[in-house]
Amino acid sequence: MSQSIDHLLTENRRFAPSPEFAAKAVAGSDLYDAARADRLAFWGDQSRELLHWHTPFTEVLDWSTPPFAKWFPDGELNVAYNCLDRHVEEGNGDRVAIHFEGEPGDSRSVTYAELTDEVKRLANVLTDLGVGQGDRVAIYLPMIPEAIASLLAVARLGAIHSVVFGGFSADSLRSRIDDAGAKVVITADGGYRKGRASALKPAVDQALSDRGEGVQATVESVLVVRRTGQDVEWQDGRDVWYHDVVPQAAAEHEAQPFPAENPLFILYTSGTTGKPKGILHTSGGYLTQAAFTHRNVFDLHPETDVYWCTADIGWITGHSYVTYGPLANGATQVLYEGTPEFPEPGRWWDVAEKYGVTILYTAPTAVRSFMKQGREIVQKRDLSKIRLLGSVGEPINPEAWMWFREVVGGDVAPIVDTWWQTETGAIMISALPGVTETKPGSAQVPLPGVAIDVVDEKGESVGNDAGGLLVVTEPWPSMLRGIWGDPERFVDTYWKMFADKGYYFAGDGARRDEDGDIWLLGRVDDVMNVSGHRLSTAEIESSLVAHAATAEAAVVGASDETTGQAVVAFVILKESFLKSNTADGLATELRQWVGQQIGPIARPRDVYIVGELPKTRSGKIMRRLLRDVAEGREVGDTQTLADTAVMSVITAQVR
Ligand code: 7RM
Repeated sequence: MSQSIDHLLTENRRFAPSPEFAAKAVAGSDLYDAARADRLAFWGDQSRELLHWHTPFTEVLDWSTPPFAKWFPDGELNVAYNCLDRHVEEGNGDRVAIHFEGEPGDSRSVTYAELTDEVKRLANVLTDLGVGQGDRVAIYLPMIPEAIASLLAVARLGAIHSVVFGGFSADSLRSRIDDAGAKVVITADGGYRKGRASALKPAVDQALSDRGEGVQATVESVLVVRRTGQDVEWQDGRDVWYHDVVPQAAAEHEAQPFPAENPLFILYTSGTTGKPKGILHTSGGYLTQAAFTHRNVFDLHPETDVYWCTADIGWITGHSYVTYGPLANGATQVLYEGTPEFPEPGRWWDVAEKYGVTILYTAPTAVRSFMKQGREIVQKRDLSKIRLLGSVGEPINPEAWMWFREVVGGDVAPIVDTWWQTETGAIMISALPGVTETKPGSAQVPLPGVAIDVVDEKGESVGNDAGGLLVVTEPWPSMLRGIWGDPERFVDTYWKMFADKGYYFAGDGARRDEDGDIWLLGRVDDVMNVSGHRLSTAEIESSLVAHAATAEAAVVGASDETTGQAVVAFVILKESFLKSNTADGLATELRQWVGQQIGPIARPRDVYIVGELPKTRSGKIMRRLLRDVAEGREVGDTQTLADTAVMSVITAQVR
């Protein structure tokens, strides 16, 4: 069977960077020239320019045992020193690192000097708790400054952090603690979500109490931040209040250099089998690409910009673009604890206005949920300082892209649609604002120094105007170094498919258009086969969202007697349309709409109007669960859902 994916929609809108933007832009087209001339020398230069190396490297890449890469192998650095001390030493200690906004409305601003001080004390505390180079520390915290301080304090000691989403259950926490063999857990009494104090500490207690047969208990201490003030159970000798030890700890802590390949963190992603995969990242290469992309893709001017990435710290985006990238670059950023719509739907925009946000990086799912509520909510706030917008996590449909640009970006802010993965560590495909003419819906071009191709099942390039599989053809600095404790699974999962070529297979379908720009088409596992045509989820969803009534859509393939598979669509309507139209009429209209826009082959057999879609905590639609509904099966594992109740609601609506 051919792997090529049919192309259905055409997009003709183009937005060139304004001359004013281009004149002041951080990134110029010279970056592409330099990377093309000598890719490894380019990364060496970037790394020296962006980071402080305690011991300079003499070699850029050791690729002698692929796919196990060593970047800057003989260099030494301290990741936390790069994110903190050096900014203070360079005279920028008074610059705000974090404008923190709590969900209940409390706020505080933390300067680089203050954050450095906090991290030094916390590093001393962790040392006292026995944490040293290579030890694992699990972090289970809400979005508060102490979360960022915790990551940095662990990094400062050459230890390894494993952040677990605050919303994950005790079971998920337990399996991650056990897999990594964590020595310390850093948590809080709770955090604020949707107006309520939601507890965290009980999940830690539970995760540490009922251990599986034969699993060795590794956790010696639990450091607890007081956030909500709610009651907690206490285990003397194990539990320590953060506020009892951190302010009292010694203020002096000198950052020691560690090898470039010293592990920095493990971040678990759900694999296809039940066992979570601990994606391993190391120090020098990771920090180089995180800093490079953060500076150039977001056009960061650290003296004047106020940057806001809305991702949670439990997601890779919270590692690379809330913690390491911005802090390595000395950025000022907003950190918001809560949900976008609490206490009312305009909360995010209040926060953006309050701090004068200039760069906003968020996910398509958020954009589409604001589309659903209507543009007035955004337009009531003064967002005139916003000058750049970023999107990540899923393909952003052209209609959502246009809405984002017009309504949030005042019709002028360039949008960078950034493609990357937990595994890639940092952005791989994106426009460079000020250089690239942007196209709604397309992630566009590989970054300078990143080698991407779209290939068929034999690994041959499909060329322009064709669909296939997205691969990375050369090693890159922030690439994953493995799966924690399972090198075989690392090779099998990512490198086996194109072993003879040595390509990394990303699991995504993609297409190059006539100009050579890349369009992401969704996960290859989600591709539908209708009468022998391979259809991507992204294009049909884009077509549905292009209808005036639709806010969000997900499509899946369900088995069908005549066509093999049939397209089944789940659609959320905009609030203004819910009132005026009957769902039945709209379902018929939407089927016809897709048929006209794309062609009869893509016309959904069924359109279900639903109130919610099943999503992960990072906002990705879980199509696997919708497939179960479409095929009338029992719905599978819902553990990673942000809201586990939605599946029963959807199932009921569909029946
Ligand atoms: C950063 C992140 C990775 C998967 C990836 C894609 C999808 C991410 C985009 C995108 C289209 C984008 N890491 N994805 N960004 N698809 N356009 N700009 O999301 O590990 O959680 O997910 O997300 O399928 O493989 S992740």
